[in-house]
Amino acid sequence: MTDLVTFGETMALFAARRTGPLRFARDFDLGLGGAESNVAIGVARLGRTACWAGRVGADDFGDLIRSALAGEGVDVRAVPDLEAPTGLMIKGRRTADHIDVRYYRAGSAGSRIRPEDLDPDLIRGARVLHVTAITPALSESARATVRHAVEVARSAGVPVSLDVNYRKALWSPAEAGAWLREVIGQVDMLFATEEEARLLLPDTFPAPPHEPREDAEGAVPEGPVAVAEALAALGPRHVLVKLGSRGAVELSDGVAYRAPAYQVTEVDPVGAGDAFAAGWLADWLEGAEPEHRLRTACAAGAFAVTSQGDWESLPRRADLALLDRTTDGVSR
Ligand code: KDG
Repeated sequence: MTDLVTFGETMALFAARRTGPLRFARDFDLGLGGAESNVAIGVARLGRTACWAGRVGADDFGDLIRSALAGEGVDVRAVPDLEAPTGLMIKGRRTADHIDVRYYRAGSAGSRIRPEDLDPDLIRGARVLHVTAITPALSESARATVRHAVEVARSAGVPVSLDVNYRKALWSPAEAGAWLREVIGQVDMLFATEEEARLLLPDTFPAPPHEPREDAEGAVPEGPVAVAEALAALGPRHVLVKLGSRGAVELSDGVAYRAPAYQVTEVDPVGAGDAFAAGWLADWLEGAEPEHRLRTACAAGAFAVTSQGDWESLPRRADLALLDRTTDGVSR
């Protein structure tokens, strides 16, 4: 039995080493990235078992994805696609503070995932199925795969976790909102930013963003809790609203919890949301109390931004305490 089963597209990732227009980048670090595999790695690093399924090209990048995930202790179920290459993701650093992500994934192996690629017994035997709203935006067969996996999980009583992960390069807010509203009634855990919540609740919380109220120390701000309540009313038992540098709010069984963000030096914010989901899910799998799992989620998110790469700096359990230390920043 695997604690967490997830699937989706993982791509080869070329990250420019120098700041400036991409055409002058000259050299790149080669790695990999994928929202779902990032979560699988995060959960495995925090001591739970995780399985990632997907399609990869019969190419070097597919081999890289397999070996890197396996090296992180993830159970890899990668179907080789002989007719399509592994998708690519290019990360440029236009300025020191602005990362520019481009995708070369249309028609990629990962986007061709189909229901038969997933072993239903794997899902039935899991303690949680984790999906993102990236996958249904990739292709019709990928969308059918999510539908199928969610149905298998629901009929086996396996909770379904969904991270909205809105990608505007893949679909419009209206298309994403329609899909999310279709699936939300089958979701047990929902991860979203306030911005993403509006995809599901365009009438309740139309743009501009729902501003948080100045709150007394420790008090839960009205804005994000109201957003979480509106999302919970659509079905999920656990709603996690990510607030970036303002921390996060959890609404579970009608009770709201809040955790502040950890103060760290941000190097690369990509992957923070996946780290947050991994931290929360790993602690939920451990049976941790809500306050604890929300802190772990924020800590994992903080670790993710401290270095280049979408998942490389995800924490192990022993790392988590580093954020609470008030020393000179040196461990000996
Ligand atoms: O959240 C990080 C992901 O965005 C990244 O690793 C790649 O899955 C990815 C995507 O579609 O952006």
